[in-house]
Amino acid sequence: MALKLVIGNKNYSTWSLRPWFFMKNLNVDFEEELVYLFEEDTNKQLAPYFSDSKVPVLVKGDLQVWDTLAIIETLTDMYPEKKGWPQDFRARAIARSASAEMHSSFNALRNALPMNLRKRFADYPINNEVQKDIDRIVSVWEYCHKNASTKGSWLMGDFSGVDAMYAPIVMRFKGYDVKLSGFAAEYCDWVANNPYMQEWVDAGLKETQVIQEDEV
Ligand SMILES: N[C@@H](CCC(=O)N[C@@H](CS)C(=O)NCC(=O)O)C(=O)O
Repeated sequence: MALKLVIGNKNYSTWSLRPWFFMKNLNVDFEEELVYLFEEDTNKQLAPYFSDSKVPVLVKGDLQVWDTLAIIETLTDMYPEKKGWPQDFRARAIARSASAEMHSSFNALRNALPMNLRKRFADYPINNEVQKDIDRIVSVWEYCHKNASTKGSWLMGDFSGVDAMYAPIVMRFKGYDVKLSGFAAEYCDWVANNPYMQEWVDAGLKETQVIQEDEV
């Protein structure tokens, strides 16, 4: 039975990008259903899903998995051969910690720098709270890189769930001209140049819907 991923606007929806990027990079076959958020018929379109009118949702037959981390964990259960998390126990624990921190933290950054692929700001003003989040993310990335169990340009060497979790952060850093150096700068270029990221961005840039809340 075909897998389906229900997502929101590619221009704005960071939570949708995460599992989409995960599935694409792991070569998981799926169809996508895109529901534009905050439109008149959004709630109606999301009514069949048990997700409180939110995206993403992974659908397999009568099974629905809502919430990004649960989707990544479920896909890793479904396709163990695709190695969605690092194989090494220690690296896996670190990747999961960084992923869980992304899921539960960085509210200042999330509020001040919403993902909006249409916008590119030069020297965007960054307040202290947002800078603290940026500094923490950079140190999490460096910690992952230092503890990677395989060689490669992703956070833990090979691609894994933690790269999917931080993919929208990369696009925020690019969009708001966040100044980075060393591994963080190289990592952002690596993710932004990933062909699936480029596919997502190209599609996002074709959208015309506007979510006022995410326009700074
Ligand atoms: N914690 C959830 C967050 C899901 C979420 O907030 N999704 C946003 C889109 S990025 C959404 O559906 N917003 C629509 C709404 O809040 O009505 C997850 O990890 O999937």
